[in-house]
Amino acid sequence: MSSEFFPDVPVIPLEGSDSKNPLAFKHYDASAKVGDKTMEEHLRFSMAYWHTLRNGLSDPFGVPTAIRPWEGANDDVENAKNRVRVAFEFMEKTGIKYYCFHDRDVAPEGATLTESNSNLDAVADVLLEEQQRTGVKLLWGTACLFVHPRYNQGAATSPYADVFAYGAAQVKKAMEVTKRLGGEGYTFWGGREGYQTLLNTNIGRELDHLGRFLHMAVDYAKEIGFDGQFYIEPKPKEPTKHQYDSDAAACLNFLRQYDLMDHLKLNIETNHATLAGHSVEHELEVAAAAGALGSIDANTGDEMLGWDTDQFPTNIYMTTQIMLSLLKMGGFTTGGLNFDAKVRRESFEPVDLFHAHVGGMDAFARGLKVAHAIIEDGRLDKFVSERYASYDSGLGKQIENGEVGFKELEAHVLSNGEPGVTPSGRQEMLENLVNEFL
Ligand code: XUL
Ligand code: CO
Repeated sequence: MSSEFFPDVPVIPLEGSDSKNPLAFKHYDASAKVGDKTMEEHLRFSMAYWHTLRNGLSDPFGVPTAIRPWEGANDDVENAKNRVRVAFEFMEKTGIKYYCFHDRDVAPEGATLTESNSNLDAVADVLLEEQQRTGVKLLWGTACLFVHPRYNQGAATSPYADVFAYGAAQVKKAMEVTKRLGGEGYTFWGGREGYQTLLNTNIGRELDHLGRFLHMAVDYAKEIGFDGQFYIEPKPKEPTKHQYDSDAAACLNFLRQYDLMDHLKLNIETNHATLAGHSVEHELEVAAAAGALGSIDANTGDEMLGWDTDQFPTNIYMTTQIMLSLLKMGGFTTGGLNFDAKVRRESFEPVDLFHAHVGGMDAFARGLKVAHAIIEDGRLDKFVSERYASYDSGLGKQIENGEVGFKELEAHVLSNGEPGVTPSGRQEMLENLVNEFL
């Protein structure tokens, strides 16, 4: 393994919970079994190329602060190829086995589509080479349909058909490259698919166009034999005032309306959930209840800030709740925990990238262990199943089976009277139960 770009950082060792070494895993033991799978198999960690390799850490008030000694003077293909080596050294040292990228994260946009495509192909050669060298895999690819000025009023929902076409051409290429790299999925995040003012917007037409766009993607996947999982990623605001894919429920409704439920699952991001006024576990459970929980963009927001801060997840209570939802639905199939997170502007040294990822991985390893212990213990599950037991037989079962209607239920009430006192919900007891494991 090369140690060219992070010469001072070794492969992150596992030292256990007594270690005081900040760059050691205290809990993440890739090959340790939790239940019937190893931690690595459960957690499927992924590095987000756009943040870890491309985020200069600017904010609306200040210039980039990140020190990245490997960056060349020009944003050209040579520099982009070199950066791939940096990314893979980083993943080898952290033990992260997947990554995700947008087309424009990995290779620079050219003056024409043809030039952009050949830039992407040239960098994809190196990505493939490094994947083969290290065994790291592509969790999902995507196209950046939000940075370039042509997309200032949307891509698939732009009022302008030429812009729609450009977006389609870009996604076509990104899907081809994702397939070439053996990507296990492909994500659609509607970066500018939304609106700023209704005074100039036809919501119905824009949604129809987005539906068409996704059907074209589904058709093209079939045509080229790309069998990775498609995801749609909910987010309520930023950059537009109102994003169409505002939360899990809105995405599911959209997918049903446009007959896309068989083709897309959801990629749930914590900070997007909280911006939508939901907890991440709410979003996960809504997606899972529809059989559509696909993948997770693992990060966190700041409760006191109303924007997308994309911080690394460190809150063990939160990682526990995420892992509880995930284990309940049987774990990931194609998805993973993609660290769609950036270090703070104040944390500008290369080594901060390691602190951030190692901490996030350890936080999820603990969440996994705690969630597994809660499930093994069984009391929480037992409480919930007993709470719904009246639907397991008799009248409740007839309701669930569609065997009774309003008339039968009225007759039931007339002969049985009041339901009687319902049992307590015991929220505090259950919160205390969870804390027993932390
Ligand atoms: C933006 C965001 C994106 C998507 C991929 O908030 O989460 O990075 O994950 O386009
Ligand atoms: Co994301």
